[in-house]
Parts: sequence; C-alpha cells; structure tokens
Amino acid sequence: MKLSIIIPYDRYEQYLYDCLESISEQNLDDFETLLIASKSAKIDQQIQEYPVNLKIITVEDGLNVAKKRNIGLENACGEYIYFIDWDDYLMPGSLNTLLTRASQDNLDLVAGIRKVTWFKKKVFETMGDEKNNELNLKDKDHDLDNKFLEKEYNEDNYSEYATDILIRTRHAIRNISVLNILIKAQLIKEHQLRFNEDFNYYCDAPFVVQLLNFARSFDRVDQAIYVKRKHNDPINNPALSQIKDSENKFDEFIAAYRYCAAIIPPESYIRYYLDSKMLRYYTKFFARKIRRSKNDLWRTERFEVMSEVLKNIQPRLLSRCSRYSKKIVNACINKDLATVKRAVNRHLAKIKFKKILKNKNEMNKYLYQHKYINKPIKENLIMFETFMGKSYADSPKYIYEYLGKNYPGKYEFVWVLNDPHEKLPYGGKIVKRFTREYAYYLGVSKYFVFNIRQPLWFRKREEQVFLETWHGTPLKRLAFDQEEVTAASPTYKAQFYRQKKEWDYLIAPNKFSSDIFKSCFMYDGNMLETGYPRNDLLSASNRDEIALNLKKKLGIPLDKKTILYAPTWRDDEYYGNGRYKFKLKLDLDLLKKELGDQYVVLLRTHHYIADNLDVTGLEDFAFNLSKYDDITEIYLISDICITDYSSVFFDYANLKRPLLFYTYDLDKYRDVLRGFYIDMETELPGPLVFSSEEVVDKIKNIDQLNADYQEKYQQFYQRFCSWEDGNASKRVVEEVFK
Ligand code: C2G
Repeated sequence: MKLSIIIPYDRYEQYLYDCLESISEQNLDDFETLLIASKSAKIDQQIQEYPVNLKIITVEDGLNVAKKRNIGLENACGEYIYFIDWDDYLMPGSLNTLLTRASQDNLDLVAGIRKVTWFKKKVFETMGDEKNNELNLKDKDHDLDNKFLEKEYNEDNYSEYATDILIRTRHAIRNISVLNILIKAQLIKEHQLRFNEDFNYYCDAPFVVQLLNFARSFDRVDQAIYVKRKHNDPINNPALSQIKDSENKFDEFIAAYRYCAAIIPPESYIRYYLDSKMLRYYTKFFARKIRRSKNDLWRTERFEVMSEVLKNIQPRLLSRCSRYSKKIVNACINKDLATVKRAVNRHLAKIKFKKILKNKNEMNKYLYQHKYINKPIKENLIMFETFMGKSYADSPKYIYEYLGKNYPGKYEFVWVLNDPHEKLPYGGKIVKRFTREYAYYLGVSKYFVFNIRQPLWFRKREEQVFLETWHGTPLKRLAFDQEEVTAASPTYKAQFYRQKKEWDYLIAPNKFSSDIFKSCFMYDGNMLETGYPRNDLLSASNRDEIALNLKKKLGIPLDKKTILYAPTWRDDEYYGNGRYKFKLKLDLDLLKKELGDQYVVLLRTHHYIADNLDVTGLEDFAFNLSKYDDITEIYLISDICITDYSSVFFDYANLKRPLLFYTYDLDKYRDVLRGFYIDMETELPGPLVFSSEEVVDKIKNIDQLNADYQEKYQQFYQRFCSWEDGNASKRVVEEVFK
C-alpha cells in the first residue's frame, strides 16, 4: 500500500465531513484512511460512506492526539504516512502532488503549504481567498519566508546550513507542525519515531524536530495545500489551541521546547528557529501576562523558569531584537521583575498613545474606561440607540415615546443619532455615536435601550440596566446557530457571548423568537415575551390618518397603490466594515411598463447598504425611501410588500397585506451564507419568485395570490403576530422601568 492517512478524532463531526470529502478528492488509488476515533465519537452513515478506504479504529475516550496518532502509526500499512486533523481539509489533488514528488526522487519528506481559514470547505471554495485577504489571513508560510528566516540566516553566514534544501524545508518547521508533510514510513520505522504522549498541546514539535534531524532528503511543493480551519465558536467547540487557561499549558510549552533543544545541535538552523519562537512568545505574550494575570505563578515560578530558558537562547538572535525586547529579555534573565513590568507598561502606553493620536474615538473610549465609568450614575437617565445611531426608529423609538408620553418629567433622555435630526419629541438630547458625550453617557446612564449590540468596549456597571430590544424575528440563522460567520469578525461568537451576558432584558416578538433567542444567543436572562414595541403603530387606531399624512409628506401619488421592495443585505458582498453592496435586481423599467398605471414602487434598502439606488428617469414611479428613519411608518403606506430574507415580513404580516419573496439567490443564501430557521419553500405567507417577470405576474393576479395564500397567511399570523396587540411598549416599560 502506498499511503496511510491518519486522523485523530473525538467530537464535532460536522468538521470531519469536510475532511473526508476532501480526501476523496485527492486522486489517490492505493491508500487507506485510518480514523482513530474515541469510543463516544459520533460515526454516522455519512462518515462511513465517503470513498476513502476508511478503517475506523475505536479507542477509549480521553486519549490525547499524540496517543491517537501513535495508534495510527502502529496500524498503518502505507509506504508513506500523512497526518491530517479531523477539523481541517485539503485542496483537491494535494496528496497526489506530494506523493508524485516523493516517488520521483525517493524523498524522505515532502511538505506542502498551509493556509488558514475560518470557513468550511464549501465557503472556502466559493470565496476563500478573497475572504481570507479581507481578514488578513495570509498564507503565512510564504510570509515568513520573505520576512524572517531567509534574510537573517543568510546574513549570518550560516552557509553550511543555508543550503537550498533547508531553505525549501523551513516552512515545515514554521509552526513546528506535522501537518502537510508526507513522510516515508521507513524513516519512522528506522528510528522508531513516536509522538511523545506526555504532551497534550505540543506533541508536534518533538516529532517534527526528529524527522528533520533524521531525514536525508526532502522537498516542498507549493501546489499541495492544506487548509487549517479555525473554530469560530470557542465557547462550545474550542480547538486545542483555543483552550486558554489550562494550568499546565505553560509547563508543557517549556518542556516541549527543552525536549527539542536537547536533541538538536545548538548551532543548527532548527534551533535558531525554535529560539526565535521562544523569544517571540516571551515578548508578545509572557511579558504582558505578568502584568495583569490574577495568577501569581506568572510572576514567581514561571518567571524563574522563563529566566532560565532565555539565558540559553542564541545570543545572535537577541542582538537583532529591538531595544525594548532586549531590555525585557535581559531584565528577565537577571530576574528583575520590576524592570520588566515597568518597561512593558511604558511600551504599551506608547502604543495606546499612538492609537489615540491617530483616532480621536480612541481618546473617548479611554476617557470612558478611566474616567466616566467611575462617575456617579444618573438614576433617571435613559440612553437609546437604534441601528448604530443611524435612525430614530424601531422598538427604542416606541418605548421612548411611550415613556415620554406617560411619565412626563420623570426621566432624562439621550438619543444616539449620527445625522442631523429635527428636534425630538419629549426633549430627548441627541448625541453622536462614539463622541466624547456618547462615551460619557455610556458611563453614567442608568438605563440603556438598544436594538443592536452595545459597543465592544462597553462594560456594564452593576447598577446599570440594559434592555436589548433586538431588531427582528429570526429567519436567518443567528449568532451561535450560524455555522459560518462570513460577515462580521470571525471572533463574533466569542464577543457575542460576553455581550449578551450584559443584557438584563431581551424582547421577544413571538414564542418562536423567544425560543430561538434563548438558544442562538445562549441567553438565560429575562425574556420579555411582550411582542415588539415597534409594531404597536401597526394596530394604532389612527394608522390610516398617519399613512395619509406620510404619503403627502413624501410626495407619493394618492391615486396609486404602492409596492414596497425591502430586501436585506448579503454577508459576502461588502466594501468594508458595516458597508455592504447592493445591486438592484428588480427591473424597474419593466415594472413601470406593466404596472405603472396602477402602482408606484417604494424602495427601501437595509441600513448596512452603502450603495445608493439610482432611480433617475423613474422619479414619478420609484421612490427611494432608504434614508427615511422608520420602516414601520412605511409599512403603513405599502399595499404590497416584496422582500427576500429580511425579517421585515414578520412585522408587515401584522397588516395582513400581500407579501412576495424575491429570492433570486436563495440557494447561495441558504446553503453558503446563512441558513434559515424556517423552511422558505413551505412556511411563508406568500410565494417565492425568482424574476422580475414573475413579480409582475403575481401582482397582476394579486387577488388570486391572496386567495391561494389565505390559509397559510392565517397560520403564519397565528404563529408570529398573535402577541402584537398595540400594547407591547406599555408591557415592556412596566416591567423594566419600575
Ligand atoms: N429593515 C429596514 N429596511 C430593509 C431591511 C430591514 O428598515 N430593507 C429593518 C427592519 O426593521 C428589519 C430590521 O431592519 O426588521 C432587520 O433587518 P433584516 O433584514 O432582518 O436583517 P438584520 O439586520 O441582519 O437582522 O433577528 C433579525 C436578524 O437579526 C436580522
């Protein structure tokens, strides 16, 4: 047999599917895949059916990776050995490329390159490189080549080591990882190499160092690509590297370093590299840890250990360091803790100061953290924010107006609004987001009513009360239910976890949302099962009068019916932070031609959309209301609503008016970007349409559509709208503002 692939596996089977699928795409014939699976690991039909010559070796629970890989080695029959982790995958043909190269010159080791991603295979294949670039996840193997080793090593005249072959292999020790190295089984056998089972986190380094030591021939092929997948949910399924606080991680790190250092020549290239890693670990991590850690070990025992280690690193490495690094290394070697602390403090203060000079919001944040948060709380002050200060709208607006009307003089109000607004009713003071005033009010307000998440640097004080209204019944999968986080930061779930703990109250518009919010936000605080304050307007007794006035104000012809088109945003189409692209796929010319004698169109993009819709030449038919604050008011003037995957329809359905779903990119949105909580094909109160022609057709036959969907609409209404009776604001206020 030519090749044995060894995979240690214990949980989170959703990762393993991608891994096995990718192995089936390697153009291999004579190979076996050894899955070393813990007894309790899930092995389902799907896993067993991949055409990868799978041999499952069941082992007891709790064995570490080293042990599992060793069991793999005992059982492997291949001429070559290859390790892959169950949560990673390969680009097609990579293994074949490695094997071909190895066979050509009978090489002991052949390595490929590694890429890092946050995404599953399907997403990575669709938009991997582009997305990785945005996230600055470069192919670090190459990065390092250019920056560091080659230059330094050659300059140092270590020509006897800097042979072509060594340079070509250096990436193999970049992370000192065994991943993406094809190894001749004979080499392992000859030297009886095994992973050191004492190491839970750092078993790769000692093994790889030995491989490099013993190998007589090696090469690298850049076409063989291994994709290392980061886990986006460190709360529920952390990767080994994301387990932070294990007590013995430090001891093991040092032990692994010492183990390696003991078996390689002190002047070797590998040692040079190991030491540079250690130096980096100390300056970037350890030295900072000793300032803040609650655990005194970092300043006592561990500091002593570090001192001993640093004493033995190669002096020429130190000579290349910055003055700051030299200073803290020397201080540590001299066991001078006070100097290290002082130097690190000064260094970090300098970095902070530079940041502040560059961006004045940083200054406001600084003032919040160091000054405002210590000021006395203003007991009657309430701060409101909707869509990051973009509008006076949504549930915060309705809660605000209810408070203003029913409790005159009792509260002081602050509204976060970025653009100039007319004076607000009830005397609300307007502040811009992230200004000094904003930072001040974050520090001293008693109550917060926000419809999105709070700023990342906000830290709720114990006496403060945070009411999170959220902003829609979930159709798209949210937070912890999102398999992939393609928009937002990949650390979104970890951030969310911390932020939701600060929510004292969360509003649910219906039972469905209440259940989902609990799980998708991992929320166990007070759930206000009240309905949405923002929908109170939809059952107001004077809603027709309000609608008429609004139509007049916006210049919408009173003799025409209106079609609202309110789509959502796409996670993968964006310019930058919170600024998304949107290309109108609704053929307005066609709509005007076919429907223009009876209808006009109201266009409304999501607040994330940065593109401005161009309605030039159609001014009497298409009205762009994207900048209008409150979509609830717009619902009142809309006779038909077209949306896609926006939560808009859950609210609009309160009016029992016709709904259409223009879902031209349904497959991608559902399968790649987000996934849904309800079945778009069977549970919606209106039809899915895929072209402008279909839109026209449905609207021309709107009576038929209403008849066809009457029953479904009724069921939908019962499920999602039955709590909305016009009194949600009252219920919320009475619960929260006691
Ligand atoms: N909205 C709007 N105009 C649009 C789309 C949305 O004014 N064209 C408003 C609506 O109030 C809607 C809310 O923004 O309910 C949220 O928009 P979604 O399209 O549902 O998207 P998102 O902001 O991602 O929120 O649980 C809901 C989810 O969080 C979705």
